[in-house]
Amino acid sequence: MRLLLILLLFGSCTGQFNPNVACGRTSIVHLFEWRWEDIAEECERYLGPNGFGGVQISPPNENLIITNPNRPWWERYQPISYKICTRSGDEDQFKDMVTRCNNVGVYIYVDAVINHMCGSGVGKGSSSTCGSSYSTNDESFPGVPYSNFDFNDNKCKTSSGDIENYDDTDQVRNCRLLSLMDLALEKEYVRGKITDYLNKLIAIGVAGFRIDASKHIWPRDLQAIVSRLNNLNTHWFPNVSRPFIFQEVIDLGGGGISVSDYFDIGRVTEFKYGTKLGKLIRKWDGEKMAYLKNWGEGWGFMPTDRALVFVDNHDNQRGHGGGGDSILTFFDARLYKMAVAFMLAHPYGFTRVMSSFSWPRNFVNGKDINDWIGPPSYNNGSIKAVPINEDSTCGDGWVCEHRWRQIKNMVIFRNVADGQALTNWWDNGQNQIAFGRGNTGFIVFNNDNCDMDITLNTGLPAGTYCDIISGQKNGDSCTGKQITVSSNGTANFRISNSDADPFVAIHLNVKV
Ligand code: ZXY
Ligand code: CA
Repeated sequence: MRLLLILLLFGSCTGQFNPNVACGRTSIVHLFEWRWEDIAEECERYLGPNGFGGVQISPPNENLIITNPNRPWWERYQPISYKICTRSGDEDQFKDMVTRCNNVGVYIYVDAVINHMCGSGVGKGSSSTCGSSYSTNDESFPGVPYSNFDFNDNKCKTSSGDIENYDDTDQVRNCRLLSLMDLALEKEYVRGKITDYLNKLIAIGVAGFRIDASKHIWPRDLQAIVSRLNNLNTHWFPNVSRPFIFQEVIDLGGGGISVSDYFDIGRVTEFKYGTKLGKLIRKWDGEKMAYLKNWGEGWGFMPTDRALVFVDNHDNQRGHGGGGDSILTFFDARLYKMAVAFMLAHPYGFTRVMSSFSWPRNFVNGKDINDWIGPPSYNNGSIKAVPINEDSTCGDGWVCEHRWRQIKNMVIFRNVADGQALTNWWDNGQNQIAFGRGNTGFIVFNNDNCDMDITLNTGLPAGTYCDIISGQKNGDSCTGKQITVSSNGTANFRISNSDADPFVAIHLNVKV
């Protein structure tokens, strides 16, 4: 019996499904396009102290420099080599970031672009972030090195060599995604180069990987690569910890490729989550927050222990990629905070918070023609540092959603509620809902166009609590609303639909 228990615990701690976050931490944040120096500072001054579990970083390997358009964010998804050398920083800065973040219990998750190299029409040159040369004419990337043997040209059956039909699984995985040079991942040599790259990052101390464009990689090839990864660096992680793997697979139902093809390898992104939640909170198509009662598997989502969930990501916040128009972003701040708070309060999935840079949206015929714009940068192309203002917000175009009080406090709520079931669900049949997490936390939303004044069973011990949405606990008092839980566990909630944020949340650690 005891042995079985040990085996069970051991198993759950070592799988590639386990995010490897430090004890008591439950979320990661995507610091999209941040410099390694800024991430190191952010780990020490903000993420560590506020209970964030880790950071998804932009791809650290050398990429093509694209000047038409001028340095788009997606140039980092066109690899030239596996040298750690990008606009975010060099290898020394990368190592310094990993060390400093790990030392404060905030772990690093690398965006791994392994399906392809740069676009096939690029030609010959060395306009890359570390100066490595390339020639797409003879399919050569000496910085790795890869040669014409290492690409999928023979396996792809379309006349253009590109994916032409997304319903044809062979095309999706053997042909070029938007002309990007498609690697032959069944080849021992190619697998070796990729595992060397990822194992080098593991040795430096990273905790896992986002696998970009996983839909375009054969599951057996990805499984072969993942199985050859080393255990995590024991300077920071328990013995025989496996790297956390989460695979970017856009599956909104329909189409030939299912997220379930990837469940054996690691977690998978649940794109239905943000799409549906956006619809509910926007009240589109007659959707209501009351329908959230059976949120999760009940909505046809993947099993909770496979799901990586998020309200928006770097791609669909721009109106493309999976999701469509319903996706909520920082541009819709009031609704966005409700969506992120709901996600962090609800037990389903492993949660990722988005942290963006802003750009001037410009819709022409329904499409944002500025969706390509890269991070805040100087004329010479170098990325701007993230300045922190007096009030803890960020400057120079960095949005820092993760620093918004409501979002930061809900990251802490999730840590406090970790492991507790959803309890005490209540709804008014419309857009007022409430639920608890055992006896650790309680949240109430009013997304109706009327005021709310109601007494609900919270499950919490009696006492006075600080609402962490309108304010927070400051010493022995609250900077925002106060909620009084009586000895039978009930509390009165008044939420006006004109409140700055029409929701209230309390948990054990904000009792005064
Ligand atoms: N790009 C512009 C111009 C070039 C890059 C564009 O209009 N692309 C076509 C629509 C998006 O398709 C892409 C998808 O994944 C990528 C792409 C890409 C992954 C990469 C590099 C890429 O272009 O250039 O590593 C994609 C694939 C799917 C799917 C949805 C999106 O269902 O199977 C972009 C770049 C988008 O819009 C991009 C880049 C990196 C990502 C990502 C999207 O991780 O999710
Ligand atoms: Ca492929």
